Amino acid sequence: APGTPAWWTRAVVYQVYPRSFADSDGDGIGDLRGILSRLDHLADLGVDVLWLSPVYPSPQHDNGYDISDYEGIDPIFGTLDDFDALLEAVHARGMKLVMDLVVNHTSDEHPWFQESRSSLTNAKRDWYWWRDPRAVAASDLPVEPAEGASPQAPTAAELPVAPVEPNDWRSAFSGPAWTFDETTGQFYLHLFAPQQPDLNWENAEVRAAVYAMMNRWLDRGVDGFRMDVINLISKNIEQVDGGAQASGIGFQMGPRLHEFLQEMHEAVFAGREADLITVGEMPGVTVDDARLFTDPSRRELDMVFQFEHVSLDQGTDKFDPRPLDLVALKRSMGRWQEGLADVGWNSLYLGNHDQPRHVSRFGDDGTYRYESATLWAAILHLHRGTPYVYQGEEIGMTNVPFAGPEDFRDIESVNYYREAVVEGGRPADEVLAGLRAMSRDNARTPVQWDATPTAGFTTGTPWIPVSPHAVEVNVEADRASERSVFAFYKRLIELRHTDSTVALGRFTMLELDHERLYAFTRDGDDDQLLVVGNVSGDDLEVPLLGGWAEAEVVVANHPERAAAAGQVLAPWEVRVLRVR
Ligand code: TEU
Repeated sequence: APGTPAWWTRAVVYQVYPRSFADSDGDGIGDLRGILSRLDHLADLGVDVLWLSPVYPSPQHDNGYDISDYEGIDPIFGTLDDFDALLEAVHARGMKLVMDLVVNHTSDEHPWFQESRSSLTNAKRDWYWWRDPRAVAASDLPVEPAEGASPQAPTAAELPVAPVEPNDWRSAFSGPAWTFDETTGQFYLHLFAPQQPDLNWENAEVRAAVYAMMNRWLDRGVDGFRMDVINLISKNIEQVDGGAQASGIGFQMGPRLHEFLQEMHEAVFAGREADLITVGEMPGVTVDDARLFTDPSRRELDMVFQFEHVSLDQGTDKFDPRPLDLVALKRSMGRWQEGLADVGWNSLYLGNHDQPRHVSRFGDDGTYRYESATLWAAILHLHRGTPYVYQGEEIGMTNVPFAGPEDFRDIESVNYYREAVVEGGRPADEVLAGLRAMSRDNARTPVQWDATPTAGFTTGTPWIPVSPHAVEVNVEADRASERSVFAFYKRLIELRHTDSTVALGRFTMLELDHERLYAFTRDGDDDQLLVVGNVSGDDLEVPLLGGWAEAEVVVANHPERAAAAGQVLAPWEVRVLRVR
């Protein structure tokens, strides 16, 4: 009913990266039966929704984000029957299941692309972005024409240079975003790997095929979609050169994006949207855009994943990490809280399968691992929005000490190393340091269930080595500990369910310019919450706590200190307090 907040305003989502969650058959790769076997862990944590990274058939060049069949399950993960069993078990525990929807691109092995590339006149030719090589001005040609070429105006076939890409867009995984296809003498577009050709959403048949596929999954019982790079589906492809890549102009937020999302809503969600959840992944999205995408009256999406807060610690590129600027982070988070306060809705995350572990990135994964993991958890979960927990985060899993380039599996990391070191001649140590800090593989090593050599993940050889930290950091040890990260998350998730002020209260950032203190209030109808966190490894005096001496302690990672109500926060201490 109008005015009633949607169910997902009080929900917490848990992301499962199936390859690395739990392996039931000993082949070293996580699978659906493995997830099923660990559902009680998730039900106990109290999360409401599971989001599965892609499990469809795929050549796995990008771990499933290159889909060759939208209708099935990859044999490495199981069968459709296994999927149905998992879905039923999730529902039986009162949880929902969300699929990853990767429709900006397919795999190059998808039959649609196989047909499309077969000839210039194939019925699916227009389903992807095919373009002629760029015409090269005569003045750009070598003065001496190649042998056998006509001296005046060479034809394309006579050009002494390789075909030139239609524009200067670069792939997110290194190299040009265009690959020349000999079969027809044209280039196709791939904003990611060459094995991930971009679908042409201008073509109405493409859109109809995608909507029909989505409807089939919803009819099967799934509860929504996390939509991969959905803000790339409408492109301004004639936009050429001149820094288009850096700004994303041309391939982000294309002219028909809102139209496509509204059309999708009408074709897929209309009538059943109240029970579903949709979240669009949108690199480069601004808060003003996000307000439009998530304004319920526009009927587009429930929420988006934005990237601002996970881009602040990057220098020249993603693998050039800089220390976190806390003031910049608070400014960004605060602006999103404010921008979506009255219209729209925030998603809240610090980690996922594309980001390093946030306890290593923004906290202290040594001495203060428990404190900093719980500090960031409390800060994030006390913001207004829907929190996302990435697998392993609930036990404070950390980055991995990868020894050398051969330890990485991720296509982005592997390609980056090749381009920077092998082809670019940069020092290997320097590039490796960047990869160790920022590689996506930090989040992709197996979930650490126990202290055995394969961490309880598999009986076989894991597809990527288990982190050596598994000996200390694992589910069994954490849950048995007095200082359990899991127990802390469980409490935060319970609060989201039971506490209206946590779910819906008005957010106000405090002490914006303080370089070590993260502080804010949440205002409910008849109470106020204060969150204070010491984002540093030194004691911090917080005079504003003086006014909160009588407050109730709602959550704290140093409960005795919080109860004593002193004004000094210990390293990485966080307190959530309430006054009525
Ligand atoms: O990621 C899109 C995205 O923009 C990134 O986080 C990207 O992986 C990174 O910026 C590269 O520098 C999504 C998926 O989450 C990611 O796993 C896929 O690899 C990518 O799309 C392609 O499908």
